[in-house]
Amino acid sequence: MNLTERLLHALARRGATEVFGLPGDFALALFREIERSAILPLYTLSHEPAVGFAADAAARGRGGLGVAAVTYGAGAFNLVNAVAVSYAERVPLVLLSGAPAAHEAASGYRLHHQAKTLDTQWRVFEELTVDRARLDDARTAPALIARVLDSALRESLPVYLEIPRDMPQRPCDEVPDSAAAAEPDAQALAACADELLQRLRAAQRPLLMVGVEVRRYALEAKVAELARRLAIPVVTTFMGRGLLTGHDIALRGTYIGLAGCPELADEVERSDALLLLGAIVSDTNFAVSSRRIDLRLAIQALGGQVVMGHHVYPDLPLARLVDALLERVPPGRAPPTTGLVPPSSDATPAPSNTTPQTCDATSPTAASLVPSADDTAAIVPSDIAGAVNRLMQRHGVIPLACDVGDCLFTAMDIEPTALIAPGYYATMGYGVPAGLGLQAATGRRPLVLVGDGAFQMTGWELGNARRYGWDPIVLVFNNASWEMLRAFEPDARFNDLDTWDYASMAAGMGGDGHLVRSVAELERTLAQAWATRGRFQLLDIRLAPGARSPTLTRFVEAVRRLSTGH
Ligand code: TPW
Ligand code: MG
Repeated sequence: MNLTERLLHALARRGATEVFGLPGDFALALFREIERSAILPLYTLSHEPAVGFAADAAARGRGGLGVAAVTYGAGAFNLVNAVAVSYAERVPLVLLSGAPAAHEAASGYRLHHQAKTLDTQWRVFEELTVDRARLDDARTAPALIARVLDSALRESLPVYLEIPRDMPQRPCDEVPDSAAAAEPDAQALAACADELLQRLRAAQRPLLMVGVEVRRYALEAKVAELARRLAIPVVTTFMGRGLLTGHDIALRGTYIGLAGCPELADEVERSDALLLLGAIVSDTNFAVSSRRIDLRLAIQALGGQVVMGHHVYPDLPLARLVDALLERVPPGRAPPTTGLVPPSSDATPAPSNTTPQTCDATSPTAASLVPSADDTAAIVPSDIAGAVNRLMQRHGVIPLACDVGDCLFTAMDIEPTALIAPGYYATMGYGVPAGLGLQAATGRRPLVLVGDGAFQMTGWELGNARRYGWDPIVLVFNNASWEMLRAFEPDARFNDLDTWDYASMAAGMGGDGHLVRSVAELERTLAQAWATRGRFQLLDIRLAPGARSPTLTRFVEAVRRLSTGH
């Protein structure tokens, strides 16, 4: 077998199920071998950012590695932002880039696609990946491939493989299987788990907040079990929305500080033992709060380390921590009525409110399960949430791919379901390619939520859906505006967009477009889109001018209040 075949088998054994790509001359041999060997299907898209977003979403949606293959320079530099979102949000994305062969590099000419030096690309991605290798020697390639791919999975971060264009067909030995992960120090693990439980027991208001690493490391079932045994309230981060759904656990909701439900925010911010499992502590997740969370009282497990108070336990993978906690809290030892406090304990009484009750961002009308009485009314974002909720009530949960803008805040009013979105790094243009990546990797038909501004960036990628048999349902929040920015800059004209006729563009890209102007049309068209399989369905939803979701409204008010100090 050759180097490409060995590489593809190694990727497949680590959970990759497809390659997304866009070729160029430095990557032609690589693409030729990917196609010829047919070890993994190859899906080409129209622009590299979408290649990266699709691969990122594929990894998020199914677990395991996501794979993006591009050419040197012009191709790879176009992926910088996509690799950045993977890094920021801890996604194991593998970037395969073609490159000049050694003899070309030695020719003395400047090579096309060369920006500064031939190593500039490597150095750019050094900043955005956790491990890298240049596969310029077939003898060393197997060990390098194994090391780099295993780094991606272990750290749940992107990696970079550079493949000179004379290498893809070179005969190559098999790539070794993943080495068993180094065992963490057993004493450190035990000390950490004991201290952690001790802190929860001593607390009056312990609370568990779950974040994206729980999904990245496939720990949802175990964390759900841990939550049941600990019998403490559970919330998700903004980014972790959708976690633990389908695991028979009563979630209190999603913490978004002042932008969300006030009671829930209060509970999180007053917790005297906030256990953050795999939660990225970012400004979007945490800073918009009236009373900043006191991280000194929190227990943070992220990125392979656990921090509580002044104690730092390095090199403790989340999976091992969860196992150690489960070993120490057997089922039935912590009944919900007494919390964590054993009957004989003289510790402070357990929190009384351990019977979880959902407290979400949802305003009373927002996610309504009955359609609005006024059918002809102009559409506001919460009508979209309501319509999606009713669709899911009829047909079961549907995975969501979501862009940045008010569509993401509106998603907080949609019943929790698998949600893929760049909730922290917040890059626009993610939603449509992510929907394609999600359907490619999981076979499930997604709903894509996207603003008109974001659609203008990557909406064209829908033109690739027909040939691969993907049929996402795309809800374009068409407000002729960069509305989220307008919320902060109300008087500027630069946030105006023209009203594009997205509905009529769909046919040219191989899908069905629907113009949606009233609540009644929304209800009817969504049902019709759901019933039509085999072609993507685009709903061009004309929003009432200036309409915003309740969460965005609260978010903007909160930011304004915090920045002006009252
Ligand atoms: C790649 C900055 C954040 S939100 C926003 C911009 C320009 C407006 C989004 O408009 P859209 O949605 O999609 O119509 P809505 O609901 O606000 O009307 N460039 C990139 N990413 C980001 N986040 C920005 C700019 C931004
Ligand atoms: Mg808009």
